[in-house]
Amino acid sequence: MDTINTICGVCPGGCAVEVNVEDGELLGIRPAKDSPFSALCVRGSAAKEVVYSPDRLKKPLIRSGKKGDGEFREASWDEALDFISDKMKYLKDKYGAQCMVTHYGRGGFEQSVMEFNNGNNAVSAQFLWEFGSPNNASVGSVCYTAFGLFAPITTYGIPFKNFVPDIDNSNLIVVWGANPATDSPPFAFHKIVEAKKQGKKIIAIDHMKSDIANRADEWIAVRSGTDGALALGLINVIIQEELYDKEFVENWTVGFEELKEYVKQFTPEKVEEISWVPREKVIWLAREIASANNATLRTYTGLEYTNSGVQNIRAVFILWAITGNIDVPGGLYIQSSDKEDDDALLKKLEGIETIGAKKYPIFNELTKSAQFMEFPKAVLEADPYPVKGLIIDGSSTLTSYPQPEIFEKAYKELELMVVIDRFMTKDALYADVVLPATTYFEIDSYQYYPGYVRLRKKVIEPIGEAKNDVLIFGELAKRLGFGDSYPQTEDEIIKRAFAKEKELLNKLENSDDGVKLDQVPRTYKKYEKGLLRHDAKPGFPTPSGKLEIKSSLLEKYGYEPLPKYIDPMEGPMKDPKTYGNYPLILNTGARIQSTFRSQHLNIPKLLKIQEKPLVLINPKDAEARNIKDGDKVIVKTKRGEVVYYADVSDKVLPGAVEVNQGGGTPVQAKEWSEANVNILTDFYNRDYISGFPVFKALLCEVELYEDTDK
Ligand SMILES: Nc1nc2c(c(=O)[nH]1)N[C@H]1C(S)=C(S)[C@@H](COP(=O)(O)OP(=O)(O)OC[C@H]3O[C@@H](n4cnc5c(=O)[nH]c(N)nc54)[C@H](O)[C@@H]3O)O[C@H]1N2
Ligand SMILES: Nc1nc2c(c(=O)[nH]1)N[C@H]1C(S)=C(S)[C@@H](COP(=O)(O)OP(=O)(O)OC[C@H]3O[C@@H](n4cnc5c(=O)[nH]c(N)nc54)[C@H](O)[C@@H]3O)O[C@H]1N2
Ligand code: SF4
Ligand SMILES: [Mo]
Repeated sequence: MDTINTICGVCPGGCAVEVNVEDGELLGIRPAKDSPFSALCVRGSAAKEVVYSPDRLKKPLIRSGKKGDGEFREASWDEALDFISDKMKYLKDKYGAQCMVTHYGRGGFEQSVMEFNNGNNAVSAQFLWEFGSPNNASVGSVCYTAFGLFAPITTYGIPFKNFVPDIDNSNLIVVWGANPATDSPPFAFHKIVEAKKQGKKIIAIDHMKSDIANRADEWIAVRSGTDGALALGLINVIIQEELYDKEFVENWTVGFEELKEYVKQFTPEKVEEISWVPREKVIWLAREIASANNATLRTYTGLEYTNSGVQNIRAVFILWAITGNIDVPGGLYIQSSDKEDDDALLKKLEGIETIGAKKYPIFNELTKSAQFMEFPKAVLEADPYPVKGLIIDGSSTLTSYPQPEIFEKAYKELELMVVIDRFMTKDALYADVVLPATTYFEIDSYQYYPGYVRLRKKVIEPIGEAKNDVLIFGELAKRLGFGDSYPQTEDEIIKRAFAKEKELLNKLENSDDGVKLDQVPRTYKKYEKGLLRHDAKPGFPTPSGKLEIKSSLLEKYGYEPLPKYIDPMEGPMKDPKTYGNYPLILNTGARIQSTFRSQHLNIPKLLKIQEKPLVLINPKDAEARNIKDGDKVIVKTKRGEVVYYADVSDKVLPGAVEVNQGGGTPVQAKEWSEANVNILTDFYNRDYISGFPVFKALLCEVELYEDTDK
């Protein structure tokens, strides 16, 4: 029996694992010995079931019935690819190339797919640009870019991926709107657990008692969507008590005086009223962060989904800055500030309006892509022009975007829709062509980690006729006349990825486990030394050269430049009428271990961990509704009703519920396939800067299902 070092890849985490293979069959999987990137979560341990699932798509399919009905016939790769490329040429002639859109999602995060040719562009984006359309979209329309790009770039001039929470050297780790146990990969989680063992303090700010809140020294339970008010309240205490870093504020920021005026209204009493965090906790937390020497921050998606999500995250980032916790040991370390180079392909497309660019100009400027939330309008109203074709690579949009019926309506209008996936998703039911994709165990590729890189060898042959995502785009590019810029074999994918690093590739080819990259020694307070700006002047890489509390980029586009807070529009304070009928705060989508968004809800070993889609409800609220643990219930909002099962739990506060996301696609177990949480959320209620839907601060009611059959 062979043992092969590889990565798991059941999610995009890239954890290092070892697998047993016999006669070309994947037998077992365990954490890799001696690898610093080794981990194995419950999903990883079910890898074999995922790879060999009887539900895997095995051949290309061409639709033979009505859209949405699920009737398809098998086709050869040549027929399917010719079908797509012929239609794309026809659409380009008739409407112009901009009528085509691509969308990649969480299934498109394999590094050779996401960072095609080792650049920064996903393969589906570059493919579309070469075709002549700027309308590449991704799950960045509803995930990551608010805290990863818009908030940090409008404040620091630097994307958040260039910041490292210096957990190892920190005295206080604040986890705010994130749950590191479900990170992909979960490396920060291991560091935080280690820090805790060494007696470091952990504070979790979360609307529910998540895994990290449970482990933390202190759980700050906040009403979801109100973190902006809490952050501004903390800033107010810190300014009143003069706990801020005066030297930093004076020399390196703009807008402090205006902020000082603005935050005066966020008294501890007011913050308690808004956020449900007791006033004495607000004061305590402000003092803890300001005096930690130093405090670091772990945040992720938890703060993104409310009406002033970007501004709320800015408020948190500003709090970290004025307390002297930026680019210092134990704080938020700035690893680098290099900006991505302008893309020549994109330059050629200047002048064609990208979908969503008018409504969300910051989104467009900083992501160089279309805001997919505006896709239905583009299709249904030909705004800004006719939009006729869509290729979805590794995404399940009808379970991830709000009010799927609006997207379904648009999908029915398309002249060409293609889905590339491993399974028959709900999206695929509307496709003209469905193409089967491989798992990571079936392809050769590479994996970068912080300070480390490795090659991966295929462990088994592709299941059925499944193909590598990059090679699928390569085949299409060939048919459309620009195949030269695409690799046509896996060997070529790797050669191109390391084209500028031949020596490194040589080393990698001779190493089973990978190669350590040279570490740049740390330099702190780089803004003092001219190490953050291209012109080598001291300061931050923003238009003013300062850390912008008052953002000139936001101002340029006519937005509010200060991190002003907006209370959730569909919430108890702003919308008392709806609150009267729907008196529970609706949160959706906190991660559970056994699934990855809509994935794995058909994998028996993982389903066993949680068989049914749950709504977490506090015992007080459950009792008032005569609901017992395990009961079948209906979760209702102004927009719709969905059946869930009650998990009566004090993990959530009285007055708030947390509802699982991911259900709603046909291959899933029955109860999950019928529980699409996004029937409950609101397509129109968004963060005005990012365009993200308010997934986590809405209103609902929960009722016992009438013929409860538990
Ligand atoms: N209400 C609510 N909605 C949410 C969220 C929430 O918290 N609440 N979360 C949001 C977030 S953060 C995100 S990222 C989105 C989820 O965004 P999606 O991109 O829709 O994520 P998944 O549901 O994981 O779908 C990934 C798809 O890719 C397929 N896949 C996996 N690996 C591969 C591969 O290698 N190649 C190909 N071609 N396909 C592959 C899987 O089978 C699956 O169908 O949902 C968002 N929607
Ligand atoms: N097992 C598993 N792992 C996953 C995924 C999965 O589906 N399953 N999804 C992947 C994806 S797509 C992403 S983007 C990442 C996201 O990674 P995270 O953002 O860390 O996602 P969560 O684990 O849901 O943690 C978010 C936390 O924010 C809390 N929260 C929600 N609303 C609010 C709020 O208004 N204020 C505050 N303070 N907290 C709030 C939630 O309760 C939750 O504990 O995880 C990835 N990892
Ligand atoms: S986190 Fe993702 S890559 Fe790591 S073991 Fe779990 S499923 Fe596999
Ligand atoms: Mo995400």
